[in-house]
Amino acid sequence: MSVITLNEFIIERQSDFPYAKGELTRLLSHISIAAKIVNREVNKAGLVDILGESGVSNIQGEVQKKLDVYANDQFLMALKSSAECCGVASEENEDIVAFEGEIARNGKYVVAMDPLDGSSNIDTNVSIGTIFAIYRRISPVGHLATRADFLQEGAKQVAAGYIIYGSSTMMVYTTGRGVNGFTLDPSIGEFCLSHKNIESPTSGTIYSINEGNYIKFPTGVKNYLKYCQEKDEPTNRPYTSRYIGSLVADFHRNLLKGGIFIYPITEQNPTGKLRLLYECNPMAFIIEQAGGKASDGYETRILDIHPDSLHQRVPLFIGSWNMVENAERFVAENGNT
Ligand code: P6P
Repeated sequence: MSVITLNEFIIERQSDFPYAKGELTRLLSHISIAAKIVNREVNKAGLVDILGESGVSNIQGEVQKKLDVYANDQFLMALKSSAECCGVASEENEDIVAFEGEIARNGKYVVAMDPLDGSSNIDTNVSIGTIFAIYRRISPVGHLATRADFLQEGAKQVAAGYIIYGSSTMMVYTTGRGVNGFTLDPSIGEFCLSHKNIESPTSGTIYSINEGNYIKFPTGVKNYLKYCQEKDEPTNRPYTSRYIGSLVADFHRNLLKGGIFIYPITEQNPTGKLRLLYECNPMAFIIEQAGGKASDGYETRILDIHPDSLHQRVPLFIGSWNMVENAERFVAENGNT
């Protein structure tokens, strides 16, 4: 079987991208280069002094792991050198990073990203990931990127994707024409097409939620969990509970096998934990392109939410269409109580 590399695929599919040819190619190929560099460090993280904490905290007040600072630097450098990106909003940076220099100022795209999501799992060898969302800038070309460039609804994304650093390293992305997955072949250093036109099962039997927060879940979420756990053979219940605690890993499994991931409001996170710009929106774009659904649980489509701030958090119900719709019904029956 002939191997199709990521770059070959992007070039073949350039016509899918409604803007000038080559722009997306350069953006995605620079992202993939940074992903290979980060992958190399993730894979040997236990061997070099890159584990552990950097001693610095990020905007979220979360202690930054050395590897996520390293990953952030790699993706920022790659995006700036792409000459297509004029700025980045990152989980690791409090404000946007507007690239200086004439070439970067002429970039037509901005990228919101979580350079290394799930980084609390780094030291225990659990799969982690990079998540990115690409928008056309709305500020004038030739000037510095502005915050408004990033506070666009998720429906305005022109591309979104993630890299999962797991038993293998994969890059999964969409430009609005379906979802495709590429597995890194270390022997040739290329991402190769391995999951063409991913379609997520409309129903599934896996639910993914941190049940440690159960006591504080809204009643509707508690009732939905009881529904998942009841025995009912015709609907293949009880479902299976799977929770890795790394969004990219939990999402990727559900994308391929079917399932629902829920991070609802909790006492500790009264507006949800996951960030709209660089976690929920890109995953929502991908799941919708694969035939699934993503809402805040209260029937608000994630991609329709207008962001108010860079690190805004929202509740997330995402996965197989029928499962998300069903969970929304349980929540609707009980309002926000
Ligand atoms: P909890 C990782 O820290 C993360 O941002 C996501 O990758 C993951 O889905 C979630 O938080 C896990 O949160 O509260 O269940 O540990």
